[in-house]
Amino acid sequence: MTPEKAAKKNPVRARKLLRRELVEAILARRGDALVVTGLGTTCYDVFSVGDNPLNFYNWAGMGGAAMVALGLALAQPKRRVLCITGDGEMLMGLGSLATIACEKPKNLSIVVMDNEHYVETGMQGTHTGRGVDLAAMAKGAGFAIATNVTNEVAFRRALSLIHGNAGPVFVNVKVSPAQPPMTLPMRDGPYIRSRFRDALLGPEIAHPTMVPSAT
Ligand SMILES: Cc1ncc(C[n+]2csc(CCOP(=O)(O)OP(=O)(O)O)c2C)c(N)n1
Ligand SMILES: [Mg+2]
Repeated sequence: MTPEKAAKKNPVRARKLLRRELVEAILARRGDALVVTGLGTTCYDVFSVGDNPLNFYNWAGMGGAAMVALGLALAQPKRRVLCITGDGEMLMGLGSLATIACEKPKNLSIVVMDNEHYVETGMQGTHTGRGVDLAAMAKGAGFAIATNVTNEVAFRRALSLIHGNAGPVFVNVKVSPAQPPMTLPMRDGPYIRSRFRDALLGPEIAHPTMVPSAT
């Protein structure tokens, strides 16, 4: 069936998914989850629709988002950890899929906004536009759940997996390559880290030397 015929038959399914709307829907249900972003557009997506001290924005660091999220998931097993990243960022850190699959954190979900491009550096095509299937790679590594999402119905279904507790979960969402407005979070890495640690651990643990002792 041609895309035009598909659109006529079911306009909801045929519409190209818009990443910012999806990220907004994911964050609306986050509760007290810890959120780790990839660099570039996912960083801007998360900041623009859901800034929160429990967001850890990866500025320019490429390939490490899933591993940062794994570390948090292991350190904070009672908290849900969401990693929201891009296809280019995920492709750079593929080894992390193997490590995550071995560690099996139930509380970790990785969501890839797969636009098949490196937006920030000039829209070069990535491997996912040439047939590389990140969800199949995660499945092959041993993720409990790994799936591709290409329409809104499937995305709605995937939301409960993303927020469930049967991880590790890997959801690769095929999204429009259109670039949403660049809404940049604070650029100061130590500030982002301290804000995150304060919100997660409280000042007594995050800054023990700065809290006056009781004695
Ligand atoms: C190690 C490294 N290589 C290259 C870059 C340059 N760079 C910044 S953003 C980006 C593209 C990221 O692509 P993707 O994760 O798919 O994000 P999106 O398409 O959602 O913006 C690249 C290549 C970088 N920051 N670090
Ligand atoms: Mg991309």
